[in-house]
Amino acid sequence: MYCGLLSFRTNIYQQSPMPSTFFVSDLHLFSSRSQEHRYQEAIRGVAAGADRLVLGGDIFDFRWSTMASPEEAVVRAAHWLRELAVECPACHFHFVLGNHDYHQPFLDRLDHLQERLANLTWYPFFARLGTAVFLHGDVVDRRMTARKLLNRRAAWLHKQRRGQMANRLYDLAISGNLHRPVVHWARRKKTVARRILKYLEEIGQGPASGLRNVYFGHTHLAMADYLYQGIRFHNGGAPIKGLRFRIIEAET
Ligand SMILES: [Mn+2]
Repeated sequence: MYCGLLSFRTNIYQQSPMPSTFFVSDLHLFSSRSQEHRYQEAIRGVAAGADRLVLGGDIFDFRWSTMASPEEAVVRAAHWLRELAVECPACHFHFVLGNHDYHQPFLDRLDHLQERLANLTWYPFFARLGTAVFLHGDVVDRRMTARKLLNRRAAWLHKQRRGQMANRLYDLAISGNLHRPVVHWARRKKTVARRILKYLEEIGQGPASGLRNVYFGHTHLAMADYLYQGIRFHNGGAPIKGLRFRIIEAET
């Protein structure tokens, strides 16, 4: 498709000692709220020119899927990933799961895909690349330990998707901007950073491990270079009406 056409791999990239790494999350494909189609070309263009693209979770949304059946959503998700990986063979895709794509039938597919695609690796909770950690970010929902996160995620594995009425109500909330944050954002940023860092320290990925940057999604609230305890936190937002969204170039 457009990968080859939009490729911006240049000599600068090839001579650079550091691999170019990009991060994107929270596309929420299959949900009626997703405006992923507006960024499809941009995402593929980036993948075509990058050494690595980290997909940071909630790329697919099995919980709010509008597909005819749950099976169809899983088939389409696998197709979306396979197409991207096949069309951009020079890019390695690191797929970190979010709560909305933590869905057992999809996890089974992911194993299958990873076996067949040399440039795809998936992770249930986080990916560590050099001095950067990439994680979905659902660890910020409350004070969370690794065990609590595992338990919360387990509840998502076999969740049924939401019905049409729930979907319509959610859409109404979005058109009225009710989904936008009401809390004081400066305070929220600090809480988010503190919770993520606490979790990362618990799993041995904190500052002592050489951590410098954290890339995450989930909150749908874009933030760049937010400094907390010497670590920089970045969030690309989400392609949903009324929210900011961007593909982030990551430092590893
Ligand atoms: Mn999420």
